[in-house]
Amino acid sequence: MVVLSQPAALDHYSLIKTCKPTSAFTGIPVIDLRDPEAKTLIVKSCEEFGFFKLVNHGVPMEFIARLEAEAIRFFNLPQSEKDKAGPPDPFGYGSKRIGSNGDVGWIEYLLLNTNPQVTSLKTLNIFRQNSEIFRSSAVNDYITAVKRMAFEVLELLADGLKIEPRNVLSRLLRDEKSDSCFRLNHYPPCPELQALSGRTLIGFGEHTDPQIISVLRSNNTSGLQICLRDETWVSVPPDQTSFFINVGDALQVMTNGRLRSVRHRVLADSLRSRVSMIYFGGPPLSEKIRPLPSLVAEGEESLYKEFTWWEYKTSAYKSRLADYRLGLFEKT
Ligand code: GA4
Repeated sequence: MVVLSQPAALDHYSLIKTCKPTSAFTGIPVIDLRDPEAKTLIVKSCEEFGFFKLVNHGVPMEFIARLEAEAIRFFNLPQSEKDKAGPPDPFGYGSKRIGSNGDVGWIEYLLLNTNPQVTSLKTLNIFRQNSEIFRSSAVNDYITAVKRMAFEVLELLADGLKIEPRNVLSRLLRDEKSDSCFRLNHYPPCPELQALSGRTLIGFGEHTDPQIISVLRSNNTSGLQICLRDETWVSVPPDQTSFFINVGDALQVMTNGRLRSVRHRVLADSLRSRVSMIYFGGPPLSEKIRPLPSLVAEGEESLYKEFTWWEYKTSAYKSRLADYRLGLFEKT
């Protein structure tokens, strides 16, 4: 038996074997938000991949650059300063631990609520004292622009699915009680990896996002991988000027499985830092999550039991990252 050793610094992390290097996948659908065919292409990509890249998105590059600079400034603060903004319970600064059920990754992050009225004043004050990020308008400007784009994507999706009214999905994110959140991730470089041939380090373990949709943007460092229908993992070529849209579990249910939530993960890099920012658009906590009637054909049944977003979220937060969370809500 061959016993593989790993550097002590990586003792508590997951290293996975990569049999052959996963080359950049060239098949990621690219959708131009201004394309008259966008609605049809969005449906097709969400059915096939649960994922696509969005160009001509209308989010000013200046907002993106400003927030990225603020994020880098925050992550460069001394550890003791960053820790003052933690732990992420559920909002705040976190490092290595993801969620509260034992998952770890080569990552540090900030989790924020996108509805300030629900964020506790205590958390907000700690943030404000500790980082320019929360004193400047960078986060707000960015989130406002990204939300607007997400609403448009969901409205085009409704058009493409021929469901009415066209705001049937976007209204859930537009709602002032929408339970959405925002995440800034920093995956530091891991030089020890260079000595480990054939193995790679998990930055953020495989999972699906529980919400309706997620809108991700990263710097020019690779690392993001998605799992295709045939279970193969492929690397998503980074593109710092575009956004990547993920279908979440709630949207899978609302479309009765027609669109699928995409399993994805992030691998650490030995030399380059990866910075990503993700808006997770979720419904209000009291919202009933069930297939939209017009998407359940005659004679067909809902594949899922009915549940509220609160019930799903509570159950998701008790799960491990890689768990198949929808399993508990499927009709047997
Ligand atoms: C995945 C999507 C979002 O990043 C997140 C994550 C959350 C967390 O980091 O606390 C979870 C994860 C995410 C799903 C299962 C639970 C909860 C970690 C975890 C093990 C903020 C979210 O909403 O769900």
